[in-house]
Amino acid sequence: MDHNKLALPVGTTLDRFIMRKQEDFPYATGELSQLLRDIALAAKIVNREINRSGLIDIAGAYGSQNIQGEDQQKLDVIANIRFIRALRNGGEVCTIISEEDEDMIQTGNNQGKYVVAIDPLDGSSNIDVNVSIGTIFSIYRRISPTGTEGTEQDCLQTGTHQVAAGYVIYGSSTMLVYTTGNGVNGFTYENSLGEFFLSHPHITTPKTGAIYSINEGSSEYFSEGTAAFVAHCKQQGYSARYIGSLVADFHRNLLKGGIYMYPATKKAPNGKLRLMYECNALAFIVEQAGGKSSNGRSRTLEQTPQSLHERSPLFIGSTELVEKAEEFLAAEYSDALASL
Ligand code: AHM
Ligand code: MG
Repeated sequence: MDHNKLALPVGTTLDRFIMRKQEDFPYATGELSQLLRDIALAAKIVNREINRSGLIDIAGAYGSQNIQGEDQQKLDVIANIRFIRALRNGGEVCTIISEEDEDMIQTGNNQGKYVVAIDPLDGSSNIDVNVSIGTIFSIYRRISPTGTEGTEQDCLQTGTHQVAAGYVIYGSSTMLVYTTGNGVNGFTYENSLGEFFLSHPHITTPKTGAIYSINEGSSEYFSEGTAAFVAHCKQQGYSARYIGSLVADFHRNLLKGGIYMYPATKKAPNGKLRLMYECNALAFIVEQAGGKSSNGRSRTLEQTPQSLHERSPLFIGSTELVEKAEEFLAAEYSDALASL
């Protein structure tokens, strides 16, 4: 009897996958692997909190905070606490920047070799209404010597210096997708086993696609180039898909082909999204999957960051679509130059 038919193998867990990848690097010390596992652990906990979030208003039904008499916290605050705690306890990270905290967070692990930039729970407008949300993270090797606190210089490295980046999508299923610069792999969470399993090996994104994702409610404030590109998408008969959760919009387009845009507008001259913990991580992933990311003019990953929470316009997805968007925007940049 074929035992495999009786009980199919459950597949490769994230932990085992990370371990195997580490073996590909002869001098790897395992610290980055441990760090990725810490993030995955926090993601599991956050996933649990999100799944129970509907119970938050039912007196006494949700968690220990009520018992301790503390106020219920919003999920993005809870996620921030969970990820910071996991990174602090893990010991590999000296400094964190988080969307939820104005200043750099020193973990106290001065021997830690890594710096993490994180948006613990992105998609604020969707958090309380059962729509997909996500976590986004970037990992850098510190520049300053170990044994001291991490510095702003450690945190403000260009995106090309990322050693790993990833996201977690809490959606119809929960997935963790990450890259260490050698392709992109996706893992789906199996609730009953409490493990992420490799479900999407070697993700590649289609060269082109027929989905465009932008908040057209802001079209009043679009530049001419952005408006013309959106009109072009319509002329081509593309479908508009916009969830309003960056991770979810990005993930769909990554798998199906398409372009996500958060442009500079007359109201928000640098767009809305944050370079250090939203744009760069997804730019690294999309490039590793064969796609492209731009601020409309140049490569996202080559932007020199000036401050921890700075914003950047974002055009990300299938290479042909991002290049087309850049073509439409090029005209307005040369007009702007000519008028100087
Ligand atoms: P947040 O970090 O406050 O959640 O904002 C980021 C989110 C993205 O997930 C999403 O793509 C975008 O904001 C939506 O913004 P808008 O409502 O302006 O379209
Ligand atoms: Mg965010």
